[in-house]
Amino acid sequence: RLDQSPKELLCELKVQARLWTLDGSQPPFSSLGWDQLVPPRTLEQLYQGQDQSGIRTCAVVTSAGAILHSGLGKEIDNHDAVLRFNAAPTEGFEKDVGNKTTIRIINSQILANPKHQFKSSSLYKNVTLVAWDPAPYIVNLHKWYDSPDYNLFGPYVERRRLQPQQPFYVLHPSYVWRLWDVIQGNTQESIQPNPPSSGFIGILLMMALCEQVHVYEYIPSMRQTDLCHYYEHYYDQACTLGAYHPLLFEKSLIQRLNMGPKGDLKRKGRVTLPGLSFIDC
Ligand code: NCC
Repeated sequence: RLDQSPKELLCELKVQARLWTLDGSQPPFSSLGWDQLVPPRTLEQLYQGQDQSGIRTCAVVTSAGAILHSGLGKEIDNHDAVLRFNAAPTEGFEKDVGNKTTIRIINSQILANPKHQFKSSSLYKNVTLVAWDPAPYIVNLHKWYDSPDYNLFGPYVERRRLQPQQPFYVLHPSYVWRLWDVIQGNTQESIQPNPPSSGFIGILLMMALCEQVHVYEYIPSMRQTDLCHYYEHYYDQACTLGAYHPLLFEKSLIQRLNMGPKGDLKRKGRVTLPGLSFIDC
């Protein structure tokens, strides 16, 4: 699979990256009443629309420091839907990152670590939330429920009870590992079995929901910097190149799929990807 064409890779993703969120059908969640707890409509159903066509244009905005001084805010907000990550703010950074947020992907630290003030922060209100937590590669839902990496289950249940109208999903841990399998299957080296970054997960999630996806500053532009996030003064090149997550490998996979011009990458850090429902395999 190492020499797959972009088309073949997209067809592999179409199968492997089918959206999968907890739906309460499997134990232990089935006996905990999660079928009644999760939103009544799946994530796809939420965004499919009447004609089943999904969202037309989507932007994925990574949190990289390189997006500072990009002036991309207006362009980003022009998309029909915008995905952001974890605690990445828009306030004060509108010029560079825009201010529209449709979906926010949050790792389990956001739910579990009090410093993020998940319950009260406006970052997590009036948006669709998608949470995930890294289970071990051999997924055992009972073990995962008993000892997640960070405890997201309590805060999830509480939020669903208090804000039943807010679409809020938890990714199935097997979905995350299926994405990892695609990365490993298309990479020469053996990758450590750590899950892909929220960035990679978010890109694939949007490719499942949208007709076209623009990703910003995942593959660094000419503004590449060691500044980890655009919203805090912390410098570490591992944020861009990876330490725990197989970032370098994820990024080269996404770069292989880029359909946009080279100049977009350089000036905007922008990659253009097709929606997976529009790929004929
Ligand atoms: O930093 P983080 O990621 O929230 O960034 C979101 C996604 O943007 C892409 N990124 C970020 C910075 C950068 N310089 N280049 C990039 O390409 C990555 O794709 C990244 O996934 C995560 O993936 O969930 C992560 O979360 C943070 C942290 O938990 C949250 O920000 C909450 O505070 C992790 N950092 C730590 O645990 C210290 C990070 O490793 C991964």
